[in-house]
Amino acid sequence: MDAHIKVESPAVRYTPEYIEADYNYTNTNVWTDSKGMMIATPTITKYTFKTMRKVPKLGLLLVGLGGNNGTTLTAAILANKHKLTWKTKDGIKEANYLGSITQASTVCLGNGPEGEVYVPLKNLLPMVDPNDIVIDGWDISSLNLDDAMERARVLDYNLQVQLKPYMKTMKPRPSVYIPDFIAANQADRADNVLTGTKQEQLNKIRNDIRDFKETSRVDKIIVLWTANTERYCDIIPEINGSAESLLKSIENNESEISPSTLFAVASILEGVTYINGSPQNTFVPGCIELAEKKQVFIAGDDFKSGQTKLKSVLVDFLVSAGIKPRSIVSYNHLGNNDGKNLNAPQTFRSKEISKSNVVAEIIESNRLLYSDGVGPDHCVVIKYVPHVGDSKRAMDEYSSEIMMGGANTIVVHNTCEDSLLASPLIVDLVILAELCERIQYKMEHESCFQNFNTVLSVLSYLCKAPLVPRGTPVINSLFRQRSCIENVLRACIGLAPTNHMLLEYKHA
Ligand code: NAI
Ligand code: DG6
Repeated sequence: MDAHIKVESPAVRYTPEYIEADYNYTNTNVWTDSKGMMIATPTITKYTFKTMRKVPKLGLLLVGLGGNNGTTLTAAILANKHKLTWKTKDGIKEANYLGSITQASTVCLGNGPEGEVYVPLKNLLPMVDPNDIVIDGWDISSLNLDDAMERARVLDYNLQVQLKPYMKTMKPRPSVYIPDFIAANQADRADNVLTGTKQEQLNKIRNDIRDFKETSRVDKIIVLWTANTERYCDIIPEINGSAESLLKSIENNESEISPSTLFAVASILEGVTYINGSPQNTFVPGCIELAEKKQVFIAGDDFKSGQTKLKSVLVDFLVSAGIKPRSIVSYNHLGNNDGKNLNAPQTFRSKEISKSNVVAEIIESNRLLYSDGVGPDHCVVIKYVPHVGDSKRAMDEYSSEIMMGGANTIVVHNTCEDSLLASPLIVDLVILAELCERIQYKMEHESCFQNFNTVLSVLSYLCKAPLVPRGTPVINSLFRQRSCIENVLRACIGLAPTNHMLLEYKHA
C-alpha cells in the first residue's frame, strides 16, 4: 500500500513507479589551522533520492524459527493478521505491534493550523505491512511451531489455543548444526539437522531459499538469524579473510566456518538481504567482501531490545548533561533457552562484547569529562534461572560523579518478556531493510543512482553492536539512531530533517 502523505514541492516528483526528491544535505566541515584555531565551514551537498513505490510481497526466512523469538514473531503476525483477541485475568487483549517503531511510533511531519502534526512513521514512505509477511525458516529442533510456541512459554494460553491451527502445520526446515559453535547444553534439541559437507549444506540452504520463493510466490525474501548465540569464530586470513578464501574454505570443509556465516554466504549468493540478530561475528571479513561484490545488503549485530537500549539512552543523557558516569554494572537473569545457551563461557563472551561496547562513542564524544580517554568501569553479568522463563530480569547500577565531588547513583530494575521486546524489532529490521532495497540516491554531479552501502548502518537503532561500513562512525546513542531513520525517510520525500528549534514560536 502506498503512503498516506503527499509532499507538494517543486523538489518532489511523483511518477507511477517512483517518488523522486531533490534534497539539500547541510553539514559542517571542521579543520584546525596552523595556529590551532578550529575552523568550521557550513556545507551543502545536493542529492536526489528515488524510492520505488510498489511494495513487494515479502517472505521472511528465520534461522531459529522454532525458538522463542521465531515462534513469538510468527504468532504475533498471525494474531494481528487474523485480528485475534483473547481473555486474560486483566481483561480482553488485542493483537498489536507495540515496540515496533514502524508500526507503533509517530513522527512530527510539520505544523498544521492547530500546531504540530504527528503521523505514523510507516506512513512516510510505502512500506510492507507486517501482516502480509510470509514466514518460513530453519531450526535444529524439529518441533512444529505450535508445540514450539508452547515450549517458549511467552504468549497467553488463550491466544495459543487460537493460534494452534495456523502454527501446527508450520515445521522448520532442517538446519546446519555444528555443536562446537553453541553451548553443549543445546545438543538435546538438535534433532533436525543437515548432514554432508559444508559445501553440501550451503547448497541445501540455497535450494531452500529458492524453494521458498517458488512455493510461497513471494516477490522478495529476507533472511534473518534469530538462532542461538554462537561463539566468536577466529579470523584467519587464509580461512575467512577474503570472499575468495571464505568460499574456498567452505569447499574444503574447514572447521572454523560457523553455521551463521554459512547462512549469510548462502543468502548473499542468492542475492538476499541477511540480518544478524545475535552477537557473534558472523560477518567475517570475507563475508563482508562477498556482500560488497554481490551488492547484497547485510545488517546486524544483536537486537538492541531492553537493558542495552536503555543504557544507550541513560549514558547519553548523563554524558550530554555533563555528568560523568564512573561505573556501569548490568546484571541479568533469565530462564529461556537463550539464557541456557549463554550459560557457556564462549557464547556468554559474544554477548558480553556486544552488551559492553554500547557506550564507547558516547564516552569518546565528551573529552571534557574523560580527558584521559578512560571510560567508566563496565561489567555485564548474565545468569540462567529456569524458573523465570522468558521473563528476563535486568538490574543496572549507574554511578556517576557530579558537581564538586558529589556522587549520583541510579538503579534500574526492568522485568519483561524478552521475546516480546525482540519480535517488534524483527518486524522493523525486516520492513526497513526491504524499504532500503527500494531507495536509491545520487549526488548532483553523479549520473547514476546507487543503493545505500552494502552494510546497512541505517538499521543501527535496532542493533546492540551496529555493523557499519569501513571508516563510518559507529553510533550507539538511541535518539541519534532514531533521528537517522526518521531523517533519511524525510529526505526521501524531500523534507528537511527534524530540528526541534521551533523558531516559529520564539518571536516576541
Ligand atoms: P531461543 O534459544 O529460544 O531460539 C533459538 C533457536 O535457534 C532455537 O530454537 C534453536 O533450536 C535454534 N538454533 C540453534 N542453532 C541453530 C542453527 N544453527 N540453525 C537453526 N536453528 C538453530 O532464543 P531466542 O530467545 O529466540 O533468541 C534468539 C537469538 O536472539 C539469541 O541469539 C539471542 O541472544 C538473540 N537475542 C535475543 C533478544 C531478545 O530480547 N529475545 C535480544 C537480543 C538478541
Ligand atoms: C541476557 O541478557 C540475554 C540476552 O540475550 C538478552 O536478553 C538480549 O540480548 C537482550 O539484551 P538487552 O541488553 O538489549 O536487554
